[in-house]
Amino acid sequence: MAGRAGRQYLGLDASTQSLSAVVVDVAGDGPAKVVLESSLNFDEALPHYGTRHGVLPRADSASATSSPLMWAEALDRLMPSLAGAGLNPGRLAAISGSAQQHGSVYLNARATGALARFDPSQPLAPQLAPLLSRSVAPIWMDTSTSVQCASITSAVGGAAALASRTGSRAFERFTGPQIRKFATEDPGGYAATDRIHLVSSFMASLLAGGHAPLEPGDASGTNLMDLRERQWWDAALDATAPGLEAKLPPIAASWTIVGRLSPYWQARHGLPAAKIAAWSGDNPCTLIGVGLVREGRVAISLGTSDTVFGLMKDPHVDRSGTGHVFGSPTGDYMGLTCFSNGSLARERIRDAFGLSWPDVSRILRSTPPGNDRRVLIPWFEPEITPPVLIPCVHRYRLSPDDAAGNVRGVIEAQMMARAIHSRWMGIEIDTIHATGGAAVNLEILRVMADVFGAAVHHFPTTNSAALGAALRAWHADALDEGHPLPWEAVTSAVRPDSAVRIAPDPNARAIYRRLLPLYAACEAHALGRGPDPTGALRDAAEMTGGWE
Ligand code: XUL
Repeated sequence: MAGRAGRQYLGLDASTQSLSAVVVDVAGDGPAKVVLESSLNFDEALPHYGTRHGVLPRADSASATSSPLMWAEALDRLMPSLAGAGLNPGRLAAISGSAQQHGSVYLNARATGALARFDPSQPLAPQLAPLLSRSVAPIWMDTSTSVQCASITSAVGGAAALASRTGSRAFERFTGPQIRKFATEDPGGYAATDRIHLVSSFMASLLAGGHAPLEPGDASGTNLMDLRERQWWDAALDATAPGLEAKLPPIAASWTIVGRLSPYWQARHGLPAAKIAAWSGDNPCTLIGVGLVREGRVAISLGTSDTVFGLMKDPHVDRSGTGHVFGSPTGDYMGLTCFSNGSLARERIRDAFGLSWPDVSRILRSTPPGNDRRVLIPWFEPEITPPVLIPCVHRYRLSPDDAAGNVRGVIEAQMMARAIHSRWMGIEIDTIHATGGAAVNLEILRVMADVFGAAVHHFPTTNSAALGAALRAWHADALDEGHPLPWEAVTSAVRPDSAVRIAPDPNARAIYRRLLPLYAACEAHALGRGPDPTGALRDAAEMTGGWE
């Protein structure tokens, strides 16, 4: 396509623990080629904020906040480091981004003018500080809003009504309940708030130098958006906080160009007036970053949170209340189940026994599938799926001192929970696209393949969220230039690592098929909803008699 050769697209990912960048280079109609991957870890690079795994010191296990100033400073540090490392500023056509979902940033009325007038001779964070009407941002790990969830649910006519209209029943981490808590506990702070952004639209606003809109992928994580209309739902707004609509950004299509990189970035970091495409949530961006632009396959992202998700043409809302339906950046929908005990739980077990990741792999290689019918329930943090507000760890037939049993136990428990709680999507899963930091561990992917009975494909880029954002920037730019591209073309370069396709082992699959109901019984017992399954686990272990 004439005139479109050699453009670059930057995708940023503001995740819980880091800010990452992926740059793709596109000649003509593609395919896109990744030319730069870079990451800045908040705890390590910005220790003066005092975060641990990207979270500010916690008053209790239910609350979780982070710092909008830290995110701004991370952007101010990362952007200049990209030029020369693979980013060619002269060819940078558009930027988009991905952000941890549900988190919210509260700005006062001065922000509207000030965002456009940041002084390029000064760093960004101190200039942002006076614009915040709340110094911290509650994030997706916060579970402190059960009271607010209950009142919103009853005001809109019950959980089924809320789920069928917004895609999810009320969840503690969703933005609506978080806003209600702030509005009731700090009415002065709420009154001083002129605009409430999600992390995605906040970061886009910093880059564009003006308030950016939200798009349906991330706005559907608020309990406030009408999923089919893709607009704020009045009944939910009224149930949440007074005058809320005026404080929320408008919702625009996912591929909207929201502005251009503002003079601050141009003057301070020598970057061009590149287009800024709407940012979205990390899960919607990962959907694109692993090439799931058709129905029928799922992706599992193994990150701070683990998520299981797939594209949906029609919004089949979960009747069990476990999962969510979000907007997809393609204009369709996506089903998603989120588990909070992802990498933090894996690290807790690894660290408890002083192991390295290669040790974990070695243990998984040398221990039997099914763990001799010993089960760990790893709720080290409050769990989203199933809902567990007070952290608790349960062991069935498993000693807390048994390193190998606990290592296998945590991985098997995670994979069995991922399989059981994603059944509501109604997808016959025969292929899984695995991504996220822990997906580099092939032994973990082997357990995934055997538990799901599905072939697991691994992707060379573990930061699929940033890659998805870069590809979304390309898609938005092409549309804006009058050359719309089908999603299949935009994602044609997203190919699984051909060397890493793990097929399920039939024997191990048979073991997990029998273990899955026993694992579900352990979960039910741990939740106080069923009998102790220790005897059934013992019987199952004796029946196999060690011949597996
Ligand atoms: C999804 C969720 C998490 C966050 C953080 O609903 O809460 O996956 O997006 O990554």
